[in-house]
Amino acid sequence: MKSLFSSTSIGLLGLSVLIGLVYFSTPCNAQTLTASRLSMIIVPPQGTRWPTLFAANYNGTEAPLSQIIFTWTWSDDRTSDQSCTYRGRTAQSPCRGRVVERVANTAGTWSVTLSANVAGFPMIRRTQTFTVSSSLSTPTVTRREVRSLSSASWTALVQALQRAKALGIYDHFVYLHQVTGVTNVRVGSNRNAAHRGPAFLPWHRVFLRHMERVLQVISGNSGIAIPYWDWTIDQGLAGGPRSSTVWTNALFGPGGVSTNGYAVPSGPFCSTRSSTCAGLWPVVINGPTLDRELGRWASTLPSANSIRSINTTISVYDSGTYDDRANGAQSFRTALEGFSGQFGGAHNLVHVFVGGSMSPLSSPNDPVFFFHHCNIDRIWYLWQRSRGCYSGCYRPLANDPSVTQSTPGSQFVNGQWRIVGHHWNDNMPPWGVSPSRVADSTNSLIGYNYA
Ligand SMILES: [Cu+2]
Repeated sequence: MKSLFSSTSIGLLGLSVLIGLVYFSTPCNAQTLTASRLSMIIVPPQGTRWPTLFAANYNGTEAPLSQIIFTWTWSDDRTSDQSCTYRGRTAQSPCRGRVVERVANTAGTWSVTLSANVAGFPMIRRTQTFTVSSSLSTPTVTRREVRSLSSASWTALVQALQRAKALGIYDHFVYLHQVTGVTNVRVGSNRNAAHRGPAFLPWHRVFLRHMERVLQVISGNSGIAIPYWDWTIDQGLAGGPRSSTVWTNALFGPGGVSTNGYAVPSGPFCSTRSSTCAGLWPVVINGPTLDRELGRWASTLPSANSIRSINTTISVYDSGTYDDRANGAQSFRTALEGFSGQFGGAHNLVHVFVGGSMSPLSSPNDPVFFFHHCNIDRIWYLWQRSRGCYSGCYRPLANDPSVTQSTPGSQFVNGQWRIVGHHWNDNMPPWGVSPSRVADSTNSLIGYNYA
């Protein structure tokens, strides 16, 4: 398999990291950019075939920032025209390049050069190396229930999320989720590359871990872990789930009210601009505000009993139609995703309870998405662990006879019927990661566990 990166030039380019900043002579009519205001963010992958994330920002206020072109040049390849998408009018609106991702199929040390040009003149150029490893190079972190975090840990997490938002990286994740939600949808089935099908659980496992790595890298704190929100606790509260402490400014912040379009009025993810809100959380896709309609469309959350019964009564990972019509008694995946109607709605019910920005495919707009999906991932993790159900339990396997011509949305590929993107060894778009790489939570490449 051909790597995206050539290995021939590594030695030479590896030296260039020592050179650091390179300035070019600038024509007298061009604006000089300030090197210290250019940020170059590289989030190395979890392992081979995991994406490496690249982002560039310019935080200056000089004109004409609208003309900045960011160009990434990899060891063997040139990707250009990562234009400035925000005019740098204020320090709060940096000039951002598009976030780009690359997949390296083999382990090695790679280098990349970022150029920031104004009106065609090279202004700043910076080269950096990064390593693609075949084994996990970061410490394994422990994910905890959000209410058990120390205030210092919660604050560090919020600051990392706000930084990811300011750098444009957070919104890249919203975009990834939205795009994947309309990928591989075929006649006869509502299944897409990330939902209503077997890959629902491994896809979101990769999505969360990818974000967790981003938060670790941009904060310089490899101990940051995404906390989980165990909503069964809230369902058991005497005052009902809306009375939970998660909906206070100390944690997620409150829901909105109808007179303000349900915009979140305060807290760390407040996006309105009012006397009570810093406007830290602008929403780009389906914005402009972060909205929550707590309890409006569903007044309950999944109960501890319903989740216990999913965990104890279902022994099959997935089967049947392998989509949103699969029988929940024969599909742990669809029971947990919440389409079977047999177990109280599970994952879906939580999205409906929160409402607002958590409803459409752009639902990662609300950081609550990550805390919610962390709990979904934990339930899968516990199910796997209690049954010893790692590599052997996933369905469909690579050549699974249960996928046939009559399986909704199946395709005949290389001599067999397949639901593309959902088999054990399939790459899950938009990455090169397969369920087999993450369904085994005993695998050291996972990088986290649960307390
Ligand atoms: Cu999703």
